[in-house]
Amino acid sequence: MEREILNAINSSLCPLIITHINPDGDTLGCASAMKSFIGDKADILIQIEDNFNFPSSYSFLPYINNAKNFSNIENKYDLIIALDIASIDRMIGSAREIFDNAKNTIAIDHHKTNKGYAKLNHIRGGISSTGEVLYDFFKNLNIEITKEMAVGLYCAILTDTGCFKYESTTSHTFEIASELSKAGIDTSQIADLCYTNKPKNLILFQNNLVSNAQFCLDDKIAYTLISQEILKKYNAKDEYTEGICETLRSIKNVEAAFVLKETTNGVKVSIRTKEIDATKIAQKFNGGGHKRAAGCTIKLKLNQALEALLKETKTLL
Ligand SMILES: [Mn+2]
Repeated sequence: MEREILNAINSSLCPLIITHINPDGDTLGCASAMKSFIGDKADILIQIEDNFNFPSSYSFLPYINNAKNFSNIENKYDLIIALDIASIDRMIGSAREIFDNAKNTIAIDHHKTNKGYAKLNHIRGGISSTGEVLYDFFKNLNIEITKEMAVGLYCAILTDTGCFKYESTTSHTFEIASELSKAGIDTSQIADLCYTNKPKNLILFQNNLVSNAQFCLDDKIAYTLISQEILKKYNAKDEYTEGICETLRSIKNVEAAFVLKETTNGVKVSIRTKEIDATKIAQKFNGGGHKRAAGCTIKLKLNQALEALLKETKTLL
């Protein structure tokens, strides 16, 4: 399949690389590396939803500043390359249309849930990042990984492994990091660019939520509530809540952490756990996810949702 994908890229006149909606470092890093490999004929499309700020910290990635968006994208592409996109639902609006109309389509991804929606699929579920899948793809095809490509690949792997902390990080992931570092990139500078460029309001908002956290059952459960009021106070974008639940879980003795956000469609709950299975809690409310990180939406008022959630969690502790 890797060879077929390379042939499709080589024979395309006008390929379009698509990142997933509300992009992260993995999808953007991969898009940057792929564009760097293909060259002039390729474009990148970045999909941004209304209440989402493009993470400007990633603008250091080669070609990302000149990427297309929904306002200036044309329907002229003969090949679509979807990177890090778990399902077709992660493409919206004109992206979906362009994908459906394209003569040929490719998906390169690492999500276990990816069922292979493209004509040519290269999916390796469970690998740390699409960055790792893409690195191996280039290597297996004897494609030289330039310093420019290495920047995107390193950013992708660094961010999707939580700086090499998550369980999916293997010895092979470290080998790749080592190879990319040998390509001449400044790994320390890339980490700084990814992690020390946050909006002021994001940090103030997160600090507020952490300092208002509540604890119960001898600190086994930690939670914080996000009302519409506080979202407005900090003019908080959707991505501002990322990482708060992990912070609460990182506290000694905490076994389960929750962030409950009031939305117009009910209460959006993030769940992070240490030993207990987070999906067991999420599934009670028709949600899902991974063993230590899951989520669900509860169609109740904020305080009622909290009560229901605590009741379910206490049976597991
Ligand atoms: Mn990813």
